[in-house]
Amino acid sequence: MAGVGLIALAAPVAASAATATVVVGGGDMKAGIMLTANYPAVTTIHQGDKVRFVFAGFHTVTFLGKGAKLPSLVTLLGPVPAANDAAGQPFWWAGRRGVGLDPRGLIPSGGTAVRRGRTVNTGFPHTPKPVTLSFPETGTFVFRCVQHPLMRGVIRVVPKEAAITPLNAQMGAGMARQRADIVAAKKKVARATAMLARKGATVDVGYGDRTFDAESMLPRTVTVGAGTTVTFRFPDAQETHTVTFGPDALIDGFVKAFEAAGPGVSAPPEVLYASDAPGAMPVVYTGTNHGNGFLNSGIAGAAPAPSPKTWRVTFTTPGSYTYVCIIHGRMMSGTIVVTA
Ligand SMILES: [Cu+2]
Repeated sequence: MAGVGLIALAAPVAASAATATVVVGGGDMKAGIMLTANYPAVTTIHQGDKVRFVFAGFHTVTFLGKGAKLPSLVTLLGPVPAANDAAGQPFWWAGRRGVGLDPRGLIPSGGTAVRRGRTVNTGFPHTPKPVTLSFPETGTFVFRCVQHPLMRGVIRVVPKEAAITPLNAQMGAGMARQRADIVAAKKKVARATAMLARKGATVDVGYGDRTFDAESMLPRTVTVGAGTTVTFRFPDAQETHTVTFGPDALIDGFVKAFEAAGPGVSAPPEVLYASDAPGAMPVVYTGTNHGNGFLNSGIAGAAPAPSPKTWRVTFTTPGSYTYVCIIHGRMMSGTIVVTA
């Protein structure tokens, strides 16, 4: 047995290129927890090795060249056309600018070899397949995410003869860290939700810090008496959301249109902008606004969202009103129950 060990030791170090794995994001979809970190956060490889980036969530791996700015995921487009609501009244936002996806953030660029001072962007694939990049030069290479500006990861590339922690041990530590981050995120969300429930008449539309986004309404159900004003806050530093009331068919149509938007195609202006002109705050909701019960905060949260980070709505009519974030779909919905 000792002989086998000696043969293994005598084998040349890093005879062939190894491939490390980095999990980009992750989380607990059911709980609406999306991690905005890389696992492991720092991976050390030998010069000439490769890294396979496995996407768990909507992220990019973007290495920025000298002086390059992180590309934006969205960009301003030309003016949106006028439109009427279901009651035949014109919406206020005609002529405002549309917002679409920015091909500079979206489309892969820079090839698959990461070198000092050069930009390599995996882009934002619609079906996120793993991407393998090679590292022909030594150095410390920081990567970021176009969608989550606070998200960072590091690949340290050391000379072939340097001793490193085995790749599977690095990966194991990364996965343990990921599990711990999910547990910690759930605790933070539970704590914030309990605090908001005690406060009453306040909803946090999404929640998170540097390490995660909670794509949920905190709390999911709020019960208030008729005439109460509910404050919707958009505290998320990395994500944008909407609060959108209306009939199911209308909501589902907006969600579909939003998913279908590509480079140069604006998000539907009915979603992008608030349903009611800025300045009308609080907005009064009767359940029949705009002819069909439509009421929308507009996109709010991280820049360049067009709506403010606080939206106030007075509920006048008893009933149960479900609302959805059009960007994240039905998984991110909430209900306001208005009692007499
Ligand atoms: Cu959302």
